[in-house]
Amino acid sequence: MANKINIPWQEKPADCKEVMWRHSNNPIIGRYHIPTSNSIFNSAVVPFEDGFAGVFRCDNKSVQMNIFAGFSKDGINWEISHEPVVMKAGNTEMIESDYKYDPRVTFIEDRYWITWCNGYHGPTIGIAYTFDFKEFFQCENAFLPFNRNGVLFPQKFNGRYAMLSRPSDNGHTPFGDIYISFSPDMKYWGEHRCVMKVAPFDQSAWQCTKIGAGSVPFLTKDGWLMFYHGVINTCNGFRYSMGAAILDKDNPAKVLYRSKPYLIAPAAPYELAGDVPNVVFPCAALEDGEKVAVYYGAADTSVCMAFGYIDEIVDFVKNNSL
Ligand code: BMA
Repeated sequence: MANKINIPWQEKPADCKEVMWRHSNNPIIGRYHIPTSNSIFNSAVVPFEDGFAGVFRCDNKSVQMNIFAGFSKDGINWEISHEPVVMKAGNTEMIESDYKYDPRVTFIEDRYWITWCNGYHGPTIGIAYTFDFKEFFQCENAFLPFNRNGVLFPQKFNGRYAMLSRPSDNGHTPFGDIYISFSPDMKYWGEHRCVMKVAPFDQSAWQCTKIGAGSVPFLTKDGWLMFYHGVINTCNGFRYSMGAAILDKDNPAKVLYRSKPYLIAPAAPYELAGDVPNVVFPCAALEDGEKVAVYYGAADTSVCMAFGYIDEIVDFVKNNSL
């Protein structure tokens, strides 16, 4: 974007030896932030007007999963609607949805596109657009069930939209690789290609069970930087950590580098304990060309932030690539 934006930011603590660090007031959004919520997590934010807007996953106290719009002046203090997003018909009348969760938001050309995990005979990728985060227009589901973690690129490639996703099953999927698909019109998707598979257990175990796209990729000097989640199945269940990959600028199906060590793994109390312990789940990144602020869900309970310098992260991924 042409205008340099003021992203939320905290400097690296003097004693921090890692490439990324957490917000000192994490979680920035607690589980009971709106009256009906049981938990608020795995949510996405973008620059909007003179501040920020977002789409938040708020599960209610019946533990129904839905998405809610929110606004913020500083990216940290959020006003989240008490009512879920209501969809109008976009490029289809078929806007059936049993549930909505894990939204991502991508600005492309003239509007904000929302992708999420949409309940249609099981999870698949729902798509909608908005101009103002007040009116939302739902489009055709991108894929057949079952699929999760649909993340759009912010630009077209040869006139086609591009989306990462992770084909899955109807449950707590014990497998998962990242694919890319293309569409001329946000309705029909094809040219499905495999981008990234799980890592071998003996090389990078934190990402050996399943991986899924996280934040909307953004361009760096070396290509598209994308934060993703990787999962290991431990004797105590799944453990979700965050890594980063760099994809080719012109051919986003091509992985150039991919972090062998994780960037952030569950370690803080709010990541270790919650409705689902041991989850760090990135869904958005704000960047200004120099710095990046990542938004991630912690323990399926709250929204947290982590920070880093883009060049340092890119160098870390290049120098510690799988
Ligand atoms: C996935 C999704 C995410 C969740 C994760 C960890 O299958 O349900 O929303 O954060 O599991 O429980």
